[in-house]
Amino acid sequence: MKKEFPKGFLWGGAIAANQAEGAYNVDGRGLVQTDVTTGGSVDKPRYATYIDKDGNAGKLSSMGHTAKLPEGATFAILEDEYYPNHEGVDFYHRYKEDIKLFAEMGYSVFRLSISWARIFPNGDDKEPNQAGLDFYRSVFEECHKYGIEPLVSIWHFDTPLSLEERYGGWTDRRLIDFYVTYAETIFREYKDLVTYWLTFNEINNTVMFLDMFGDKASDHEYQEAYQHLHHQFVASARAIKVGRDINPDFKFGNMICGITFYPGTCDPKDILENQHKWEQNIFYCGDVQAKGRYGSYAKRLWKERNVELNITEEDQKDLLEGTIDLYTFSYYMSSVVTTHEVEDKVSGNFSLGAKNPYLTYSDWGWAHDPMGLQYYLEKIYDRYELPMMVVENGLGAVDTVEEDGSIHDTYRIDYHRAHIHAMAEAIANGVDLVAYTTWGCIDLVSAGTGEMRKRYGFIYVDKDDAGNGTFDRTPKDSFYWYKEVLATNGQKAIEEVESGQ
Ligand code: P53
Repeated sequence: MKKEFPKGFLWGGAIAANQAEGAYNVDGRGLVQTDVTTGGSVDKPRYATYIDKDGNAGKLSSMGHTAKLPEGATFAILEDEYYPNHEGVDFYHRYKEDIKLFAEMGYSVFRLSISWARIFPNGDDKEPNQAGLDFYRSVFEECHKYGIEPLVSIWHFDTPLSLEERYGGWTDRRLIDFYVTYAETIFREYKDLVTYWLTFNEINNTVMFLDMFGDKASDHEYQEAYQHLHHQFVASARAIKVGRDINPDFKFGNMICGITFYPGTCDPKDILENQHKWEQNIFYCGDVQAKGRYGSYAKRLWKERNVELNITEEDQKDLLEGTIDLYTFSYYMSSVVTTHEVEDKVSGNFSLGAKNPYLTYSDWGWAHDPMGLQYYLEKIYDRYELPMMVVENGLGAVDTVEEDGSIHDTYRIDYHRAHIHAMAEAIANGVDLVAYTTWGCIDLVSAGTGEMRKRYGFIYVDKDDAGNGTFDRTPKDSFYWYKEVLATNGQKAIEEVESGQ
């Protein structure tokens, strides 16, 4: 069967506010947790910094968005630490130049996130911050100038820090209302500029990371993680309901960190364990957001961890009424699940478990597995039959700038070519895939490690891990390659794979 992308398929790239914008204390913006989080590396965690109740500086290991403070402490920016997100890649001041480059590549869609703390600096302010509203209006108008459709994440790991400190974050039910007010504000403000909205980025990370790093995670931590998730599900559903009243043409997506799990052996124990992984880490969130209710296995998951969830009748009604229109997800890698002792383990950031002997791994330990993307698409489409979007996919790699300034990132081209081909296979097999936005159309600060050298972009940004550089933008080889792929609606990538490249 001929492989092709449907007419009108949306092609583009994706960024997130806290990793790209910088300007962390400009024009009335409030702080978020990445502003108090240091840089790390593949084997060194990032740290959230604080001042404790006696005035001493301290830091705690952070996975970007889950750090919990000791009693009486407050997050703080320390003088002798470096915080890579403070200046990001300065998208805040350079968005016109960047969007022009995206247009040159031929984008029809650009995924970005709105920073809640630019709109409501403390998260629950009475009035929105006009400068924040103006900024995104201008960004969206700039997109439309080139016929680029904005795809907007309402939350990308960036709850205002003030809400974390005063309420303890998402374990507190009151955050639902604050989020819905924020969402309603931006829906009203941008109702004629934005059609596609994603409610929470990689919502499933909260429980998946506990599981990945969680040999020692206590029942209490699971209790908090599931309650946190429940509040986000309800916030997402209520926001969707409010949004549909404001503009019935809005299209809403969830956003799942899509990892394809494989059983390590054909031992039935591994097969079952693997199924349970899918349930806990992937289906748990997708089911609530797509079907409007918890899956049948949820009771088992709660019971295993002695979780008593606080769910009201109104919550249940809202979950049913506020389901998504689109299933959207990120895809970087697959992972192997086994009940057996294994010698060859994967080490890297966010990638644990047994090593898959059939795959190669990136410098950060992420498995290169395009067929895993096809598998994920086919499995999930069959489950929900909703249109799907791959809203993140990319390779974090070290780039070398040649003397003449060019960057020959053939490894990145190879990565995307193979994944685009895998999407075409899934489409040929019946999946209704409607969009592809690569991660980091432009280099930006890594969420996991805070590094710049873990680069994802088709556009190079001259900034290093210590913050030095001109911040100048330079198209890489991948830029010109992707431009041709877009001009042929994906055919170039399909043909290159089929002719053996
Ligand atoms: P970085 C973990 C596993 C897979 C995707 O990640 C993840 C994470 C969390 O870091 O996050 C998504 O920058 C996320 C982006 C992030 C991107 O993947 O750690 O939505 O914010 O930058 C890549 O290499």
